[in-house]
Amino acid sequence: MAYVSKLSRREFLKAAGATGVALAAAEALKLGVGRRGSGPGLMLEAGSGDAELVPNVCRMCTAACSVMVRVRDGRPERIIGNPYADVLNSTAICARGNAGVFRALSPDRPRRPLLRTGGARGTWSFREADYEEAVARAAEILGKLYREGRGDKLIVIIGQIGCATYHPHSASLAAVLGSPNIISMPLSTCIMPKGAAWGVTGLAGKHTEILPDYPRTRYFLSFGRNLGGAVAVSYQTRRAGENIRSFKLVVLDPRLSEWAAKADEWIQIRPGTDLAFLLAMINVIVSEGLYDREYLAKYTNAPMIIAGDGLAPVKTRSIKKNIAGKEVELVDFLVYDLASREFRWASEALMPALELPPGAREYEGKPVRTVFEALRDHVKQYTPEWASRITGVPAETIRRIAREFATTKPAAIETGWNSNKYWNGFQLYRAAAVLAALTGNLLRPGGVVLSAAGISSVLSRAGPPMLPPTSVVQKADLSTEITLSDGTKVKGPLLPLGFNYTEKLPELLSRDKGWVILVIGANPAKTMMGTAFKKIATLPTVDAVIDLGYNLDDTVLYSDVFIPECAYIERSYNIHGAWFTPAKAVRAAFKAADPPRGVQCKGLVEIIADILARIDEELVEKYAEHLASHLGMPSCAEGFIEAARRYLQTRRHDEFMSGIIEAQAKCMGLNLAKLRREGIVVIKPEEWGLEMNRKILENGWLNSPTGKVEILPLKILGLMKKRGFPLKPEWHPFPTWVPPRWMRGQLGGDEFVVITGKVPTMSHESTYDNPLLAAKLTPPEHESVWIHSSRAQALGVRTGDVVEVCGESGKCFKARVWVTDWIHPDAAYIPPHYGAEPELRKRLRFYSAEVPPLAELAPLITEPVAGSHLMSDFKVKIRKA
Ligand SMILES: Nc1nc2c(c(=O)[nH]1)N[C@H]1C(S)=C(S)[C@@H](COP(=O)(O)OP(=O)(O)OC[C@H]3O[C@@H](n4cnc5c(=O)[nH]c(N)nc54)[C@H](O)[C@@H]3O)O[C@H]1N2
Ligand SMILES: Nc1nc2c(c(=O)[nH]1)N[C@H]1C(S)=C(S)[C@@H](COP(=O)(O)OP(=O)(O)OC[C@H]3O[C@@H](n4cnc5c(=O)[nH]c(N)nc54)[C@H](O)[C@@H]3O)O[C@H]1N2
Ligand code: SF4
Ligand SMILES: [Mo]
Repeated sequence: MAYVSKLSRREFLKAAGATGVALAAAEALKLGVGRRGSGPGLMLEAGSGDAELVPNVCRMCTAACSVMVRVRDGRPERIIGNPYADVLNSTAICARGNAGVFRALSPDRPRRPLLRTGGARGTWSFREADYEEAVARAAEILGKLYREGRGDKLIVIIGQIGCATYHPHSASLAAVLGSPNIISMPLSTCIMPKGAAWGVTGLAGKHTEILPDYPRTRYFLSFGRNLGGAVAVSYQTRRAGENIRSFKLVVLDPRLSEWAAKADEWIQIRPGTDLAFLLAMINVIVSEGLYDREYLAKYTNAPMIIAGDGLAPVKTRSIKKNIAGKEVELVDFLVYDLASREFRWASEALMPALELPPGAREYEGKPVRTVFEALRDHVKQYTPEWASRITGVPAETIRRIAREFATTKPAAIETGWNSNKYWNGFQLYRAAAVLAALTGNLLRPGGVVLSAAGISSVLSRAGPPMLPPTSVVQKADLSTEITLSDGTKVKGPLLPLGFNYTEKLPELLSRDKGWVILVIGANPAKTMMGTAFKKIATLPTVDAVIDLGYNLDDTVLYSDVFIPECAYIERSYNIHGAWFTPAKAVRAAFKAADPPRGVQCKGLVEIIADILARIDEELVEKYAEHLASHLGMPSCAEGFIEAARRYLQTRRHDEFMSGIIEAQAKCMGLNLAKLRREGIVVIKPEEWGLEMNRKILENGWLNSPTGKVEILPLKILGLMKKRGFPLKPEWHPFPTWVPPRWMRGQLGGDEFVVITGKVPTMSHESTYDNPLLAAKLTPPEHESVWIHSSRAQALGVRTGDVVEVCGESGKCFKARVWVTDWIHPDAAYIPPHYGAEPELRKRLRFYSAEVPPLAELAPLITEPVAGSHLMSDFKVKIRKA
């Protein structure tokens, strides 16, 4: 039994029952809550008596679903989906969202800040401290840096809470203290190759910005995504689930995931080889003429004339275009116009040719071709037979899926999540983008569309971020030696994107003294690969580690000062856009309950204000001003400053954030009473988003140099030049085969490729202490290493046996195996690690299973294009223990 409780059954039921969560399932059935169609009226009745529903935003994972907290007599009873948020999750929430009340009422919740009393970081030598004392200690450390003008010695690490929720708030703090060094865990491990690939194609590429249009698609090719396990109810899982019978679902996954189990067709692909599958699809679609000729000619740079022997455009000029009220300079390029039968500027041609007629294959005496012709030649090598040898999928299956994908309209392709964890992630997502464009499914209903967040990102021509290397971390990243698949070496990744941690971090921080690490809503001790965090946190050159977190995670163990935030249902959150939807909406969260008696905490902005006020009260006003800018309303900074001043007078928890919400509502002319009641205000419906997608496509407003979908991204050509990088498969402007890193050597008889993937009831490392999630909902396969029966036989192990799993570093961990045919024989699936170190376990009453920690098994490997870190794509040895 992997779940551990140190409470008796009676104590457990008392603790669980106190939250009302234990009754939640029965209650939900009785009331129809959580089912589609249960309207607000029903839910308001359901509470009966004097229950109140307070709108909030779920912070159990990054999906940030809209919720209502049901409060009776000041006590949070349960959490339900927000029926007003029909553009997002509506009344649906997942198991973790349901168990959110227990986050606040867990008996294992740290009740007060912790201060180190001596003993090295990594050991438990803490005492509980009063909130004010801990704030004073943090202010002393940060104030010293600030006064000495050494802000560049501060490394701010933000996690999925720190980034998805608190990026503006954390970035404003870093700015006030003069630190350019922000490391984002989600950007380092979860988003970057995707952002780079879709970004250079002309779109936006964060998970929140680009969506398969589930409600309207008829065919969905999903790879490296598990909507049933890596749940994001908000739009994604809900919309895909509701419509699952209206599209054919094909899932590529080495493992039978919850999503693959729901598919019409599950294709058990060899890990890290999806790129070969997609390249062969492009080959079939191009060679069989199944592409959308008109789409390519009108909306992409496929007709662009380039040199006959290279990729450089033959002739370009600069033109001006009005995009979203701003004059923007775009690149106009040469095409062959079939209407006038001459070479003309793309902006003037009526019928740009994809293929040049025999008489037009020279320009000014030199051989030329179109981008489309170059792509056609480039993908000739990628036949289904070739891909079959790499992927293990029969050539006929690949050919059939390619034909189905191209001829079923509309069809959507996965925009990409898990493959960010592989060496070839960038090329894979580029191949997906090119497939969507080739078949005319990009920015069209039922295909791949921009969300409202993506629309605004594209129209403001933001990203993919190419920051000047101002941060010491980023400069170090650019000096990392990267060995490419052909054996050559380059310095740093192609795109200097920033916000990544780097292989050089331990070296950088050990070079000189006086570093301070500030962690906000992250657990880098468990999520930074290659144990990079443990290495830096234990350096003698690091003066202090401050953790503004929530629960007792491993990072706390490596800190000197730990200040817990209040739980999300105990705090408000400023007005912000709704992310994962084509509809335009704004939301806010409101404090629903006070923290339980004896718990000392505040919300992050109040903790920050209290720390800054002890350094210099003026810094709090500066902070408010920065925050107004980061939240996109610099002209309303005065309201933010006023909120800061009011807070400094009362110092009451939630006062600063409440003041910010008031200032925002005033600035935006929003009805605050309605927002307080309903939690969301829909400004434009989903149809608006789809119409904007059409306009962006048809008017050439994409965020690319040409304003079009770029089959040949000019940004890559520019970057190669700027960085002095030669043409390499890793960043070839056309989708190009790059083997996953694990394929560089043979797979030994005891070797497996690590794949990972979320389990439905756990969020990374931050839910392991939730007894309801851990005990009631976790079946053994969620806490065991999966291996194929043929491999298990060779190793002489059966389900439930203990094995030793050893990483490339030679470090070994014990684990139970789950023997199954639902996993590719080359792969070992390791669920995300959600246990805690022994030191912490002693202090927890609940915790869930131990599985081998990825951070300790995985080497710290920098991916070559965007500089993120590989959480898969490395090998382990497994043997019977
Ligand atoms: N081993 C392993 N590593 C991974 C992953 C994995 O699945 N397994 N996933 C990868 C991915 S996709 C991502 S996005 C990153 C995420 O990387 P992280 O963000 O570092 O991971 P989390 O485990 O979500 O850590 C969040 C921490 O925030 C704290 N927290 C929770 N709620 C609050 C709150 O309300 N306020 C504050 N201030 N803090 C809070 C908790 O203490 C928790 O430990 O990890 C990556 N690394
Ligand atoms: N329950 C739960 N839900 C979550 C989270 C959580 O922690 N827990 N975290 C949220 C966050 S931050 C993120 S980033 C998303 C992640 O969302 P996803 O990326 O969808 O989640 P994963 O489970 O990491 O991976 C999806 C699937 O990819 C498969 N896979 C692994 N290797 C390969 C491969 O080489 N090829 C193919 N085709 N498939 C492969 C895995 O087996 C898995 O089933 O989930 C979000 N939702
Ligand atoms: S998917 Fe679940 S845990 Fe994540 S925000 Fe939504 S309800 Fe919360
Ligand atoms: Mo993530």
